[in-house]
Amino acid sequence: MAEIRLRGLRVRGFHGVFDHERREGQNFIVDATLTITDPPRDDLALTADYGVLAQGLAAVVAGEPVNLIETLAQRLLAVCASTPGVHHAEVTVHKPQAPIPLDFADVAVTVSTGAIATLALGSNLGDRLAHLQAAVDLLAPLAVSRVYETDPVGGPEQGPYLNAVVLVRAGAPLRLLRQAQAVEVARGRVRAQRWGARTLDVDLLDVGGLELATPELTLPHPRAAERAFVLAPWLDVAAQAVIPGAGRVAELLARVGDDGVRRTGDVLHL
Ligand code: A4P
Ligand code: MG
Repeated sequence: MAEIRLRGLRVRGFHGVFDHERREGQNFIVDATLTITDPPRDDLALTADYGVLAQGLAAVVAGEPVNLIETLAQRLLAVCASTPGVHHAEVTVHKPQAPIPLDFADVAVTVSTGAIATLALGSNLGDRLAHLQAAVDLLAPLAVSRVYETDPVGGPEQGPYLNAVVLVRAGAPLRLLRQAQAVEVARGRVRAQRWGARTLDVDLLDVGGLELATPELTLPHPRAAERAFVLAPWLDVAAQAVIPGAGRVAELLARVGDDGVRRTGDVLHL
């Protein structure tokens, strides 16, 4: 494990509940701490790039105004969570010019994730979009991809899928697997045939960069690197994501191609 700390990133933003805050803006100061799992391989492409991270955080602070620094902190946390190799992240937002009519040094909010996991959602039976939305409601993810309609891969003759990818705070991997399976059961999943049609499939793609093979759980997901229906939505939530042992998601997708994978206009609501 290693920690990357970015301290005192100062950016002008227009967050707050008062008109003058929305009009004139003020400085917000961001501290971020990322715990990365990968032992450094001296390869910038495979680790958290703090330059890219800082730009991503600054764009959120300078972007769409929100009322509360708690909300801003959550949005910044999602940027940290989608940085490659990140196992755990913590963000503090300082608002030293907050509208408090007293002499004070600082007001700040800190939010943090557990370990970060990437999950794949798939559905090709019943109201597919409703199944995916229910998974999002139950899993309360940090970030969610767009929805893709995809031709079925493998298995018997079956209808097209809707697929999406989400980032969640992970506990222990096996606990997360149980949680994923409970969400499938909640949407009436019946296991009749391997790779057969299903109301909802929730697979663990990556849990904090762990590599693990047990009879119940293999990480990263052994077929993720070959499947465009996983790789395309994965890129939405983590543009620089890396599959441990397989490489960058963007490069893997370029290799397998995106035939049979179409981005829809549907969105899942956090
Ligand atoms: N398991 C091991 N590792 C994992 C992991 N990382 N995540 C075990 C989730 N489960 C994992 O899964 C079978 C067993 O895998 C579980 O008991 C678990 O302990 P399952 O969900 O019961 O059965 P399944 O989904 O039919 O099998 P599998 O192997 O997960 O299928 P895939 O690989 O997920 O394929 N085409 C399109 N276009 N879109 C799809 O979403 N999905 C599949 C299913 C096939 N074709 C598809 C899609
Ligand atoms: Mg599955």
